[in-house]
Amino acid sequence: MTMNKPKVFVTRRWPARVEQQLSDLFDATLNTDDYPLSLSELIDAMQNSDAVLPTVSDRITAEVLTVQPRQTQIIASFGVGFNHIDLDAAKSEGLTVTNTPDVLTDCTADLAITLMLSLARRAGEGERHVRNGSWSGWRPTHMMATRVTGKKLGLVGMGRIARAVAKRAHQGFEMEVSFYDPFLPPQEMLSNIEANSCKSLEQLLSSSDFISIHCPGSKETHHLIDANAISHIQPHAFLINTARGDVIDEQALVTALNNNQIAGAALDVYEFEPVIDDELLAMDNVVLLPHLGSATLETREAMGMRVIENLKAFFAGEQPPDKLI
Ligand code: 8YV
Repeated sequence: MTMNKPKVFVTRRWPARVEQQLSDLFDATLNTDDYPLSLSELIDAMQNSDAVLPTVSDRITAEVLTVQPRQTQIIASFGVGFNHIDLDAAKSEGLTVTNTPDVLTDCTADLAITLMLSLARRAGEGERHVRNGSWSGWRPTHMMATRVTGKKLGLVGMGRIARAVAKRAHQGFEMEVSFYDPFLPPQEMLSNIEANSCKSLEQLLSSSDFISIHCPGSKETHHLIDANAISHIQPHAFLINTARGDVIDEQALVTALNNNQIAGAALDVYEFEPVIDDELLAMDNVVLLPHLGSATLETREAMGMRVIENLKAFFAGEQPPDKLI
């Protein structure tokens, strides 16, 4: 029987319940040691499996996708972002590529709010203060921070995750929400959200107290937030990124923080992930998380199950629900 099951190659450890289902449904190769695969291992997977199931930490480049001979017909990625896959190369190879939208929207939005609150209220700094034994007791002027409620939040991009952040910020913290997105979502998706559309990125940046990035990572958004963009941000404003690291020119951000051009930054993603700039590591007005946007058991299981749905449809000769190409 096993011989007839499609061969699927999983590049990293997935939640146990999903790995179990993958093994039940397919002839699955799992990475039980959870180590990052080398280029030659990825190429080998393309040559010997019907499906490759990568994550953001795998570079699915043209070199990997164009290998000959190739057995793989579908790249079923675990994650909503797909900037780690060369979609042009995949398309010209006639490959199908899928992702896992929707199921991670709420948890990623929750994490953006976590970062905003941690940054504004100096939560990371305060925790370090307690843990290293520096806290001498309550006093009226100790670690005064910045109020969040009622402030202006600017969203770069207005896709699913940004809209979920907008709801939380407006309904939970009475924030005045604005956004900039050159590809406006259909009006019905905005109808239940209180948010103003800005005509330009500069307008958004110069009028917000908190700026949260929610555009996809792509050639078009690479270094969207560069030194010039940062120069429009107000000195008291904070920058939050749960999207993709290279949307921000990290060196320009470090310079701006060093020069007090902005008040602080909270990052879940990095330009050269997992390498983090040494200067950022030393700054107290910076909150740093290790790409945790979707990292809840519920969401990671749902992402895995979504990959399984895409694979089941593909191998049944149907259109996978999350087909990108
Ligand atoms: C994932 C993410 O953890 O889905 C995305 O795009 O950034 C995260 O939710 C990661 O991408 C898994 O591949």
